[in-house]
Amino acid sequence: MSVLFKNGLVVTSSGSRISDVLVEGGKIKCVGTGLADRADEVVDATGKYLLPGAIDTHTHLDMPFMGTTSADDWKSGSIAAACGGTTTILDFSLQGKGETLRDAVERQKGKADGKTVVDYSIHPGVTDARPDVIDEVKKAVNEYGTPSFKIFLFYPFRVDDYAMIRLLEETRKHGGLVQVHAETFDVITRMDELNAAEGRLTPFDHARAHTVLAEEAAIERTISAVEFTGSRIYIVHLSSGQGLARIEKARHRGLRVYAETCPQYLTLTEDRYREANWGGAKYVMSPPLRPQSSCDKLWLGLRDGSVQTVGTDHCPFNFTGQKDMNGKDDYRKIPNGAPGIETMLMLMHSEGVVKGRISLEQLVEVTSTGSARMFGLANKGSITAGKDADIVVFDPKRKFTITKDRLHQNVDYTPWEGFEMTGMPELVYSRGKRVAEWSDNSMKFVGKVGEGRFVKREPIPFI
Ligand code: DUC
Ligand code: ZN
Ligand code: ZN
Repeated sequence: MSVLFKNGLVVTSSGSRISDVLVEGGKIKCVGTGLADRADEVVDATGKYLLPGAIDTHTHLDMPFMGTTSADDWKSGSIAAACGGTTTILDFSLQGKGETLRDAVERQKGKADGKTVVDYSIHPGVTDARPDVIDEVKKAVNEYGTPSFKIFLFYPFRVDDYAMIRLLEETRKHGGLVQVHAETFDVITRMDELNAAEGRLTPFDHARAHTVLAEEAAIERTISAVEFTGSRIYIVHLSSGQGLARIEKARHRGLRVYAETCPQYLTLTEDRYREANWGGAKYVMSPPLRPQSSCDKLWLGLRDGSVQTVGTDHCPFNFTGQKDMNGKDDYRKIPNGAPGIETMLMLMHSEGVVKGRISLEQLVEVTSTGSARMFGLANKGSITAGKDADIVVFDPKRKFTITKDRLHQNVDYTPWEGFEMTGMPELVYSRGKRVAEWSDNSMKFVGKVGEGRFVKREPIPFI
């Protein structure tokens, strides 16, 4: 099966030019001009962008959490991803008590295989850094194809600084990368106690408890651990301008501290916690939404390269039936998380490129090329000969109003209800096969369930 894309603006992280792209056997065969129309399918991409499929660096599909399970499984979640132009999903699988890293990876693979419609890989989450688990890091990097390891400094399954240091040392040796949820448990616990004593238990008080200082303090701990070990770290879902300032200071000192942010921290603010009828619960996530000044700083971070990637932290819970299960009177019992797997590329284009906050090339860098580089996805992340043909034909002029009903996520709300988009995916290809297309005013899934594959990632060079 071959596909020829004609006359599209091929966007790479270093420049854009009008070209044709020939795809054969699921791979990009060549990129050039005036390629002969000899292919099974010819797509006229005149006036459209040809973007590498987005890589979602951060999802939680089918994840048991806070007494329930995230609402998207691999089928609905990956269909939503495909319809939004995301062709690779990097999902977390937390090690259970007594489990090895291999157990964690295999458990999540078992849920994904046969269901996912786009390619995926797993970041094992280390919750029990026993000596044998530290020893297993080498195998996870070199044999399992999972060179990135998530740790939490918050939640009951958090790790201590000793575990973080041992993981940093071991990943430094083998080409691994530690990813950290940077919020300080003790600060938030004390804030929770103070809130409870005053009867402040609304969704807004969740944001108050997860104070920016909790993020800053945790980032400083990770920076010290990086300095001590000479290793590197990746801060997931960075939410605040203050946290970014601390990262930038460390980077200026030559330390390898990387950061990911999410569309919600760029486009939504803490005012959302005041939404009527307990609507603030939709945004109960950790870390929480912040003031507009943080959104502005994070956009600048993407533009100047101090924030390297964007992921969604897609962790959907229904407003009715899950968010309200136990937490109506107490934010501490509201399952933390919000949906976003389908809306990343459109929001980053519309709110980022169209509004002049990042360039088109930076969009490609932070949603695809940089993410592939950061996570050892050797065959993904750019429209270049030899790479997997994960391609989005993107119509920069198409208008779309985000509403829950026009999305494929299996959840009863979207945080971006009513947002007006300029620019939408039109066709989405995963390894040369069409998986989604624009029709009847929204994207439709046209692929096959189960055709996505586990991607064995490469060790990540320490540069
Ligand atoms: N934060 C969330 O809001 N949900 C899932 C896990 C996390 O760190
Ligand atoms: Zn997290
Ligand atoms: Zn997360």
